[in-house]
Amino acid sequence: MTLTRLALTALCLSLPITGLAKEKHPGMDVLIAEVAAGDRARAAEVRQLLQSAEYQPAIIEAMTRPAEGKPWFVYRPIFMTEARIAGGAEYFEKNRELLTKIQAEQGVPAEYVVAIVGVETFYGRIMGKWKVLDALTTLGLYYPPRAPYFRGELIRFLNLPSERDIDLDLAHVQGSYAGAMGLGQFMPTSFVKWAVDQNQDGRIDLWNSADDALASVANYLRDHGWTENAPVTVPMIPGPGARRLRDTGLDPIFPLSQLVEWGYQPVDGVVVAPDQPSNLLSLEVADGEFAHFAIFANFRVITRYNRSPMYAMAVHDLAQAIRERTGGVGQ
Ligand SMILES: [Ca+2]
Repeated sequence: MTLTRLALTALCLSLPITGLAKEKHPGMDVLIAEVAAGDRARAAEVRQLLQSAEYQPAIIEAMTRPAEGKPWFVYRPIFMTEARIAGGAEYFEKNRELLTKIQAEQGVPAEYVVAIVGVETFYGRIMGKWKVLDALTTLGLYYPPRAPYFRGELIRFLNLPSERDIDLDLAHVQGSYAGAMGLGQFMPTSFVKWAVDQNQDGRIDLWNSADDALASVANYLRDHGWTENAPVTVPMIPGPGARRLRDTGLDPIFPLSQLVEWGYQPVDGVVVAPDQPSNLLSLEVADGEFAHFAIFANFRVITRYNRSPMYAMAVHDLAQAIRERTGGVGQ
């Protein structure tokens, strides 16, 4: 046997062994087959990416203690700080021209777009230092409680460059521990569906382009049903016989007149049509003490960004504070 044949034989013998090699991540081979769909070059590409991904136990830990577990009176002060309000007003002024254009095009008030970016990333100061590839691999392949969701996001992420024709370095792009990206913290599915190239330079850059990032947030809210010139939420004052309700959810399924019938009145000076679809939200403002709010369809839209009602209320409060300082884009 010549040396070449010997080498060849060794190569052939080694093939099945390679095939049986332990996967670097559980379920990796099945995932690669799913993404590549028979395309061998693509399979090799995806395999190389996933081989470079690292399981991060700290991400699993972070998933189990979200800020939403806190009561409202602890949650709200995290976001309603002077630094975040002043930072929002400053960011608004810096981007006033752009925000005016986006509000005119999308019909979403600029202060809500800025407030979302303020709550998500402190106007781009904290966009996340995790490798998105590590985050989504960890949550998609090692975290059974949310695996179906995050595995789907991982697949979306792997397909991002082809789906949106964007130039992204998937092995190094950074985001939150949950894999959210850029100023508005878009998950890959949101990136695919709602990110826009506002400045029309041929690329979508949600990290460095305020144009693209802010327009994408506005586009997300508009597409989820934001209604121009409609209310978001109004404080309600309970009368003496006000009914204590169990959680009625976030959907605007009652006319405002129903909330009035239950014994709650809009705070002085606020006029809302009695047939305005609404719901009642109660948030704990001190230990055992609650404030009540009528929430409307636009409030529900904000919860599409993050399902927590406290998140939506923090965005609303921050938006109002930014509007007070800047006057909004003006009408
Ligand atoms: Ca762009």
